[in-house]
Amino acid sequence: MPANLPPDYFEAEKDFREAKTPEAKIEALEEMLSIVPKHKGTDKLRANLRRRLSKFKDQSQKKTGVSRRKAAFSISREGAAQVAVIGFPNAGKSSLIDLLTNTSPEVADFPHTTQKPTPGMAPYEDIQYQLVDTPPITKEYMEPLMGDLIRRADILVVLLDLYGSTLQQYEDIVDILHSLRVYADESEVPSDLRKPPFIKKILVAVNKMDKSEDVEDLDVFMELTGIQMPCIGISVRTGKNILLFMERIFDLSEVIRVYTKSPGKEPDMKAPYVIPRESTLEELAGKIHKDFVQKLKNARIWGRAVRDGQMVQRDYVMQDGDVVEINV
Ligand SMILES: Nc1nc2c(ncn2[C@@H]2O[C@H](COP(=O)(O)OP(=O)(O)OP(=O)(O)O)[C@@H](O)[C@H]2O)c(=O)[nH]1
Ligand SMILES: [Mg+2]
Repeated sequence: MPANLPPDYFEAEKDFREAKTPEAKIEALEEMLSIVPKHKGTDKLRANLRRRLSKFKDQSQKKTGVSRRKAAFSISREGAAQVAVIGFPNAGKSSLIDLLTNTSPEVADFPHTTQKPTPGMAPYEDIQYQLVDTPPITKEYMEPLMGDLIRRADILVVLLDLYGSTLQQYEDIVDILHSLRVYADESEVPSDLRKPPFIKKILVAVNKMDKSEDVEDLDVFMELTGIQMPCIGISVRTGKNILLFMERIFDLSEVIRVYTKSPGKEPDMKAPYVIPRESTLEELAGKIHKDFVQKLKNARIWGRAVRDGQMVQRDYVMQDGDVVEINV
């Protein structure tokens, strides 16, 4: 080490040694470089500092790269439920999200088009579901962050390609899900799992059923698999069963919509409260305002299951479409 270095340099070097993050190391190294006088005797030192600087810059960039990627895969839930659409390359995941939502992910006739997830909102009657387009998964390769995304979603759509090897795709995806300890609701979970399973509502949708005779292939597929999960055939290209698809999502999300009104006024039919099926009046009240749970006296309901304006108590089980006037 050349002897003619100023004391500042040694202080910066101490900072460098004590620095815990690549960013702090970079800052200290930059300071050291700026202090070292430029002449022949310090050539080696400066080269060494620059080398170390670039090493820490690489590290720091990699780190932000990873966390940016992580953020792209952790999508906050919006709407009545978060629905992740998963499947093999080219199954039509992006096409489905493009058709049903306000987002337009890239669609192409070559595989592995989608690199990161894209959420979009799909309307169903007067509510919205968040559909998430995802990068393809196969047994050979799955982006590791997809595991968390799958485990976090409320509902999974396994999208299969009628023109691919549908059966193989199905079996592989089920294997992948099991390797993540993800099991379909009401399916059998092995008793020897070491950690708790992730139980999901799963809809299997076989895409590219463009022609009416494709129904026969779907029947064969369902027979061969003996599939227990809900399974439908769709065509994103022709729009076949796309409405049915959204109805199935609504069924699986197990929510109901209730509308509130004030005495003597018309109900607000535009913005329903979306609550879990089987919720009681008391649970609805708590959702509207936490004080309501205590204050709640009773309510009048206009709906399918009761007389118009019928008075109900806390334990009344709300029904989809109920209009409710809460008395506190
Ligand atoms: N015949 C037919 N083709 C379809 C249908 N839906 C999508 N495709 C086509 O299938 C190809 C792949 O569609 P994408 O939506 O990009 O598929 P993806 O599953 O997102 O593919 P990756 O991003 O690679 O995983 C495109 O050429 C689409 O036009 C359909 O219902 N019928
Ligand atoms: Mg795609």
